[in-house]
Amino acid sequence: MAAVKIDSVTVYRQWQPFASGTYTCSGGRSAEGFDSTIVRIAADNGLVGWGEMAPLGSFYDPSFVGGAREGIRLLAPLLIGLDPRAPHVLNEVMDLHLNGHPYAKSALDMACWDLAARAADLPLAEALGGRFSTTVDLYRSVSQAAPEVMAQQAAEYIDHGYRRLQVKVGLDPDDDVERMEAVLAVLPAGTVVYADANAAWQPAQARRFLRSTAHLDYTLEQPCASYANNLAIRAACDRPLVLDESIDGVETLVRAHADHLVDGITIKIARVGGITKARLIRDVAVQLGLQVTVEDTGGAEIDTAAMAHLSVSTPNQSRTHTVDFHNWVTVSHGVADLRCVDGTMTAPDAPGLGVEVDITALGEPLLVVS
Ligand code: 0XW
Ligand code: MG
Repeated sequence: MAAVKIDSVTVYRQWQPFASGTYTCSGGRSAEGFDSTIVRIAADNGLVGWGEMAPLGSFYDPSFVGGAREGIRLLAPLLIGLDPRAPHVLNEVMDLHLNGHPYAKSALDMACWDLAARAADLPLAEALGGRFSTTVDLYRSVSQAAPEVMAQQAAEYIDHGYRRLQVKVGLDPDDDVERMEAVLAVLPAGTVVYADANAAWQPAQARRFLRSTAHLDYTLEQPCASYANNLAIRAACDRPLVLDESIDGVETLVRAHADHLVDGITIKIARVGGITKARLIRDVAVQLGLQVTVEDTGGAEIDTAAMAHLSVSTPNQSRTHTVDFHNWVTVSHGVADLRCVDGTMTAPDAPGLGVEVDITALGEPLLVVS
C-alpha cells in the first residue's frame, strides 16, 4: 500500500454566536456562543481533512478553548509524517505525548477520519461500519429561565419541527418541578422529554425532584456530579436515567452498566477525545444493550457532520437523538447536506464528513505547522 503522510496542520478559530441568545444551564452558568477551533490536515497525496472542537464556555466539562489550542500546538508537530488513515496509531502518539486533555485531541482525530474516509471514497458513516438509517432524530435544549419563558421557548422549538426536548433543570428542585410542568403543558402528545440537571444537584435534591415529578413522563439526565451520588439516587429513580458528563471513557461506561446505574449514555466526541474513542464507547454501549446519544459540546457544520455520521452508524434500536449545532449558531463555515426536516437530520452522503469547507469564513490561521 502506498504510504500517505501528513504534511501540514493548519488551525483556525471561528466565533459562533447563538441564534437563540444566551444559553443558560444550572448554577447561572451561561455562554453567548461557541468559540470554535477548526483544524485542516493536509497529506502528501493531495487530500485534506477537517476537524472541529468547540467547548461550551469553560464551565461545562473539563475543557476550555485555551487548553484545546495549546494542546493542538503541542501535538500538531508530532503528527507530521504520520499516516492520517491510521487513527489508532495517531491516537497512541497523541496519548503518549499529552497525558489526558482528550478534548485537545478531538479535532485532530476528526480531521484524520475525514481524510481517511475521503481517501477510501466513502462517507464517514460507511467508513465507520455502515449506515442504519439516512436520518437521525434531533433534540433541542430549553435553556434555563422562568417557567413561562421556558414554556414559550419550548413551544417555538416544537413549531420549528423538534419532537424531542431537553429541559434544563438543576437549580432549586421545587422551582425545577414548576419548569417541567410549564414546559410539558405546552407540548403535543408524543414529545420526548429529557430533564437535564447538568450534574448540579445533591442527592437529596434529586430525590425531591423525582418524588414531585412522579406524574410526569421524562428521562432524567446527569442529576448529580459524582459517580457515587448518581448511584445513590438510582433506587429512587423509576424512570430512564442517562449519564452525560460522567461518561469519559469505556471504563466508566462498563462500571455504570455493571452497577445498574444507567439506561443510556451520552457520548460527547470532544470529551472522549475524538471519533476513534467515541466509536469504541458507542460500540461497547450498544453491545451492553444501552441507549446511546452521540453528540458534542459545540461547533457548526464540521462537528455536526461528525455527530450525524456517528449517529446514523449506530443501530436504530440503540440510538436516541443528536443535536443540529449548525442551526444553533448564526454563522456557517461550509456546505453540507445536513438537512433538517420534522425534527430529523440527514447525515451527508459525500465522502468523508461530507462538508465543503468555506475557508474564507475562517479568517487568518492561528497556527500553521508543516
Ligand atoms: C445540550 N448540550 C449538548 C449542549 C452543550 O454542549 C451542553 C450539552 C448538554 O447536554 O448539556
Ligand atoms: Mg447533558
